[in-house]
Amino acid sequence: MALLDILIVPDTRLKKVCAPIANVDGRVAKLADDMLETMYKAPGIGLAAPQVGLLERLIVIDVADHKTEKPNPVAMINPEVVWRSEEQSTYNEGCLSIPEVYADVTRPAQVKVRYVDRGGEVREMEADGLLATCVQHEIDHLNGILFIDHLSQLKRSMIMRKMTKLKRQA
Ligand code: GNR
Ligand code: NI
Repeated sequence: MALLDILIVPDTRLKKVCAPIANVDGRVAKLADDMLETMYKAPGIGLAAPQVGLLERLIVIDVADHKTEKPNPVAMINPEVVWRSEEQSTYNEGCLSIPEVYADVTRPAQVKVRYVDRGGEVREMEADGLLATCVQHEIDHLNGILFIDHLSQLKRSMIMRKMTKLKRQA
């Protein structure tokens, strides 16, 4: 197990469309484990490979409330949304690559996601609530889309100015 460095905006790697994973092998399993460890440490409820500098279609998620529920780590390879509800829901989102910034984002309230698991099996998951929000946020990362891309141009540029300053100071 190893902790990975999380990229902070602005970083061109966070704006790239990631490539599908062709072989679900030991390398991918190890990467998923390292990403989960990195996500729990942060702490966060999801993490996408481009956030650790790898432009590959792999995400990890655990939205379980650590105080009241047992951990529920999920790794999804080449995930795709195959169905989205008409119903929308708004959630105050944050992102480990945009620290200390939170904003309301409206997305489909329910989605069905098809993905390959770490055993190489094709699976489907129906998500609602926080899980639906999180899985859409993570799949966006694989397409170079950040939650601030769902905001107005004005809000996005204010946030990016703040982040550029913050990064310069660090
Ligand atoms: O930890 C995270 N919390 C969160 C809260 C609301 C909506 C989405 C998220 S995902 C975020 C971790 C992250 O940046 N994943 O890419
Ligand atoms: Ni994020």
